[in-house]
Amino acid sequence: MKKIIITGVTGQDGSHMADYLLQNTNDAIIAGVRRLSVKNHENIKHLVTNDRFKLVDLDVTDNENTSSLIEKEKPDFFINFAANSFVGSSWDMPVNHMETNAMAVLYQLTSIAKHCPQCRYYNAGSSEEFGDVISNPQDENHPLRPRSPYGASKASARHIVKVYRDSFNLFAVQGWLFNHEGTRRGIDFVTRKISNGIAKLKKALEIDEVLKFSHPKPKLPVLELGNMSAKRDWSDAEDFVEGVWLMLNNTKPKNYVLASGETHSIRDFVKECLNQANIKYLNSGEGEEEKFTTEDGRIIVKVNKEFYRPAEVSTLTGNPTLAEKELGWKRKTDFNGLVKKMYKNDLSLLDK
Ligand code: G4F
Repeated sequence: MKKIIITGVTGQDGSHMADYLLQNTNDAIIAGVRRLSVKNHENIKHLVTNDRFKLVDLDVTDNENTSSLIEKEKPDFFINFAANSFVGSSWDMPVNHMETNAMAVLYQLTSIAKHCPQCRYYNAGSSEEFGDVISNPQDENHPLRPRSPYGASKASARHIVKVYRDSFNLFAVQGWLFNHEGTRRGIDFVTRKISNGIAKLKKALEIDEVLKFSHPKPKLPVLELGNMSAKRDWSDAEDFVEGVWLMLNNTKPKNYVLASGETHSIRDFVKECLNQANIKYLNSGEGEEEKFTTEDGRIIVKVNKEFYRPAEVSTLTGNPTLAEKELGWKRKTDFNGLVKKMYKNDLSLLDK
């Protein structure tokens, strides 16, 4: 039985990775979690009784804590999903982003090089590293041009991974993961914010139908968004954890892009979600004036400048050809399937 340390296991990617490995290997998972007075174990509550799943205290920004865990366990694999992953917050807490997303990687790799150099290491890289893109789609050769402290922290980590791979002959990789979403996505990320907002709207419209003869018409919940013209390449997070495992079991340490190869605007996501909810709408205005209304003119989606970023990555489209060819990786869920899955999940949570 091999030992796999996963950090960030309470988050979307870490919890899906643990599910995937428990289902597809016979290995033991050592799950590093940050000690909090109020636990956030919702995504792993179904795993805590599994004999092959062990929780350990780990703060990735603490070098001493990281190093003693690696020295004690001498893992066969180390999968680092712990991160401050919210790009929008990185202008408010840039040092935290550097410490959590870059310095932590340095702590992990120095310790692996010292205590278990045979350990295969994965760090979660991001399409935000490409940032201000100069060509479309982006593949493994696109330069790093980050636009946020978050993107800069992930680009720094990428250099650290390369330096340790080259210097100490480590099997250390960092894939470029384009946006990946799902039912465990945090509520502040735009896709979940939309699926949750439209599910709430659907419920409100059901009540509205009962009260259809009331005057004035009841107000509806309004979803407030930032830049609706930004474009992202969205996939299902569950498809990506398989790609990460394939990278870790490759014949050589090599970084790959995982993406769908398609790009959609935030507006497209809103429209598809409204379609899934069978809500008829009108979309009008531009920039800060853009809005979605019901057919009888009530606002359901509008722009709030508060959600604009100081610098925006306006478009991202990944080219997953190399991963498909060399790793045999292929995504299973398409854009409409992803929107449907997220909307249905949020609707059922409201029903509960
Ligand atoms: O959902 P987002 O916050 O994700 P973002 O910034 O693309 O980052 C995600 O994907 C990266 C991979 O490319 C990861 F590395 C990262 O950790 C994270 O998982 O925002 C997506 C887009 C942005 O352009 C943002 O400006 O949506 C735009 N947006 C418009 N209105 C909004 C909103 N974003 C958020 N969070 N909230 C809004 O109201």
